[in-house]
Amino acid sequence: MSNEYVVRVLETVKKRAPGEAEFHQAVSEVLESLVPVIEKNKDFEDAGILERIVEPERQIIFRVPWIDDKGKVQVNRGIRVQYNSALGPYKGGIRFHPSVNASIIKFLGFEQIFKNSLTGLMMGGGKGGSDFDPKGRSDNEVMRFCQSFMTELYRHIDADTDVPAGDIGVGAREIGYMFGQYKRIKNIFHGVLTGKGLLYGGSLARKEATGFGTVYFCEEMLKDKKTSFEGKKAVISGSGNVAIYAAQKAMSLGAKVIAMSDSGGYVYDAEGINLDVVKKLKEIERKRISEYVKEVKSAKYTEGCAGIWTIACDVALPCATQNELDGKSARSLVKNGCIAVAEGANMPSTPEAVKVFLDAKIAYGPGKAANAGGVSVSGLEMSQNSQRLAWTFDEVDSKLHQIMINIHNAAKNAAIEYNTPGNLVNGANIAGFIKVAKAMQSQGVI
Ligand code: NDP
Ligand code: 2IT
Repeated sequence: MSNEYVVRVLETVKKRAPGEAEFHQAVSEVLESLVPVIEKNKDFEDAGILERIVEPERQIIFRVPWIDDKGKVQVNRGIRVQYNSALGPYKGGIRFHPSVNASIIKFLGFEQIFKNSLTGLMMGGGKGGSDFDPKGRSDNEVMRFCQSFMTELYRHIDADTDVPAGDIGVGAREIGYMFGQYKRIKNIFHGVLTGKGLLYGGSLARKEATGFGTVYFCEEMLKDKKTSFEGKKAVISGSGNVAIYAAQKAMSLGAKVIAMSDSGGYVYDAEGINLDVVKKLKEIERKRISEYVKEVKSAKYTEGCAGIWTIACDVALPCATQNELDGKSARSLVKNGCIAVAEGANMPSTPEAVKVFLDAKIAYGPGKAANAGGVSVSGLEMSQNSQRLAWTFDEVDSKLHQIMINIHNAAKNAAIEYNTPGNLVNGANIAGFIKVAKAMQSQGVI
């Protein structure tokens, strides 16, 4: 990295947040991409844009006490990072997973600023979560936890202030419990959360949005390579919300999805995965992907999730979690003929893996661009809530599709303008950043 200002800001970030590896990783990647922008626009340095954009506007950390089914007191930690409000109310998901810590929530919140900017909707960036593990917990335990979480969070959020949604471990069930508790405490029924159930203000196509959007984005990358999903073999990691609907859309465009996974391992079937079975196991029964082979005899289960990247495929869609795809996995994908990688997850590829994809000149869509469909439809849910109207599935889906095409074009064109054609990492970071930076400049030093 060549720019003195960028180096200085990155050093401050590392000094201020020692040991926060994921956070450093996300900030480093973005700042490296921004060097040519910073050199071209000296006034960004004069306005202290980088020093300000890397520092969250507000971070809230709180105790979440609750009582389990055995009557034992449990204590988790809740976090909400309200990162940047230059473009609108803070917006971003809530993650419930035992690995959650400040580093992970800050990396996600930082990425969310640029992702939300790319959508073209009026949303700032934020993220939240807890180290609570919903796996193996009863519905009542999940409800008590969500109620306790919201009993603190409610005072910091509002439909025009900060609008959380789902992420890993947070789906319609958790959003429902949190929405109920917010409404009960504040006595206000409005769109303070997105990803709500369809009966009380949720948007059609929000459940499908992230996965569909990732595939729409990938379709644009494939078009640039003069090809399409038709007849392609796809490998999709994860089997949660994003993975399932990425698989559904890829299949509807003619691809064969041959492998999916969870944190325990992966299933492979050369004939193609049966998505109805995955949906039943994961969305209804909340079981492990290993159970899939009991129902589909032609499939094979292998322990360990990283092995999924050794399967030969044309398109890879990492849709599980951060740093799930390392340099070795990336080399294996490229060697086996993969031509496109689109990230449904946030930062699933390690920096080494990203370098492998870029050096090999395969199509590579980074998460903040490729998975922006989820938050886009969240933005559309906010619009519908404000209007007190509900749009049809097709209306929302076609808006989502157009937004993903726009994001692809914005990233592609910024990459060309800044002399790295084809590099959508630089393109997405630059296109997302410039809007936020200009809005921050206009709003003064705050
Ligand atoms: P879900 O909780 O629905 O599913 C997560 C999936 O990823 C599960 O299959 C899970 O396996 C797997 N997974 C989670 N943690 C790990 C881990 N440490 N190692 C291996 N596998 C893991 O979450 P989502 O589908 O909503 O989220 C998936 C990714 O997409 C995340 O990176 C999220 O930030 C990102 N994303 C989500 C959006 C949304 O709208 N939901 C929007 C944009 C991005 P297991 O069940 O075994 O834990
Ligand atoms: O990472 C993400 O973009 C999300 N988890 C969705 C955020 C949202 O507000 O819908």
